[in-house]
Amino acid sequence: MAVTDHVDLNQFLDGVKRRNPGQDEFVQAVQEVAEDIFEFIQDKEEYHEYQILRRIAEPDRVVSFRVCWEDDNNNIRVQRGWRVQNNNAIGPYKGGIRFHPSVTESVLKFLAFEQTFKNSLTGLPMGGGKGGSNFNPRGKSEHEVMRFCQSFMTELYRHVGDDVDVPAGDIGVGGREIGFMFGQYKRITNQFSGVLTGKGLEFGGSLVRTEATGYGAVYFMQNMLERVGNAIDGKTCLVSGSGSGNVALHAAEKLTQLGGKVVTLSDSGGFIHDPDGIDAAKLAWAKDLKEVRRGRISEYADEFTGATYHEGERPWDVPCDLALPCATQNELGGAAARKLVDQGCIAVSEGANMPTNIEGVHVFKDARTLFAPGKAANAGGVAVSGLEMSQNASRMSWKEDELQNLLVEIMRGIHDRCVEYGRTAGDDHVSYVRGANIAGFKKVADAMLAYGVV
Ligand code: NDP
Ligand code: 2IT
Repeated sequence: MAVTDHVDLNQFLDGVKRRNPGQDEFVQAVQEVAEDIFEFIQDKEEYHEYQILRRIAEPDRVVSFRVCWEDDNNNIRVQRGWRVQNNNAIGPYKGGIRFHPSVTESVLKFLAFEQTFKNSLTGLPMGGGKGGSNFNPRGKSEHEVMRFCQSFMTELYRHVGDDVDVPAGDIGVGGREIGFMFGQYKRITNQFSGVLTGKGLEFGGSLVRTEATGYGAVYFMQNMLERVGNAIDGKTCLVSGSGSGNVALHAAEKLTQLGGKVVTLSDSGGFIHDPDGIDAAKLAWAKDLKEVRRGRISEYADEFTGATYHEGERPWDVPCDLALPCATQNELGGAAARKLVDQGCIAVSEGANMPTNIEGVHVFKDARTLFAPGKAANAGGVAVSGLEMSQNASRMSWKEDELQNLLVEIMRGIHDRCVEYGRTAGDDHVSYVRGANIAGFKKVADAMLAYGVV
């Protein structure tokens, strides 16, 4: 094969922008990865010759479909659904489903792209995918959510399968929605297989899956701090998010167990600040609020004296030692990152996917803040999904302590891989962004090289 002329980073990104007009989130995610990969592959001709990054940044396929359902007032409603299958070089497509009005093809393409690197980092055999709909579950009755989920799966079932593509939860999709979708898949196909993860424990779900993303993001934080002789104990922590899914509330739970003082939580309406700390009892109340009563975080300030609610704001102005953005993409911009650094924040672990925008990432990089990008820090969730797939395939259920230990081990492994690829000679500081990008890329890229041009 002829040696190709190398494009430079800017030419590459111009091409990505040209081919994906209006898809800002996708372009952003590709840029963040490409900045590091271009440096890494500079002297590696094969990756250039076989156009590996260009190929990973073009999803294998994007399936888009209509989802019709009937609301409680007998109105016919029409939503759009997608499944983005980004890359299956190292295993079946794997990644969550998001139901939120902000979902677009660009958002799902960025998430599927990120997922490819994240899943590779876990060390488990999973490719990258993501799906979802612009359906807004807020305010919908249980039966409306059920009808929507059934309609969504009535199209999705033909694109997924336990060795093909295995979806799971994400924003707006928790245990309840997975139950409705699994039930519909089983009804249509007459197959009881591990086609979804995050299932209920009665029908093939795994212990520890619900806690895994939040706990994992805290273990990653713990690993970063330990490496520089520090610890979570006694630290003031900001957490954003608080959905009925799982990330923020479980991150807050593990931080508290390890001696941290969590002082914020948020939702899309605003954030609450509790200077006394959100202890285990208050957290149990918040879990009930979000997972059972499906209420708004503002109610926290009515319940607990001393707590305040800040409508329409984000928590990043509150002084802290540690920050864990666990809500959504681009919730932490350049100015917020600057404020965090100026007020003494020493470490950030992203529970959400791409919560820090590129400007914010550059602020943390310049300040040499310990900064764990989502594709490394929040990989605990999909890792335990991978363990759920193994349990389903072998028709076994592993014990809770085995799974807890495996999660700790997997997060330690991801941390160590980031250190291996994120250090530069003569400098002890680790760029976890670079480490995660390169370590995640290398495994996928080498598998693609083995397959030739396909
Ligand atoms: P949830 O639905 O449980 O929680 C999402 C939280 O983020 C809610 O508090 C929600 O507020 C808030 N939020 C959502 N969209 C916006 C927005 N546009 N602006 C401000 N706030 C918003 O989802 P998860 O906890 O599952 O997911 C949170 C993040 O973690 C996402 O980035 C997801 O991709 C990521 N993640 C999830 C994993 C999982 O296993 N579930 C695994 C790895 C990453 P409101 O309720 O008001 O909408
Ligand atoms: O972003 C993510 O990693 C998830 N939403 C979880 C995906 C999964 O397949 O468990």
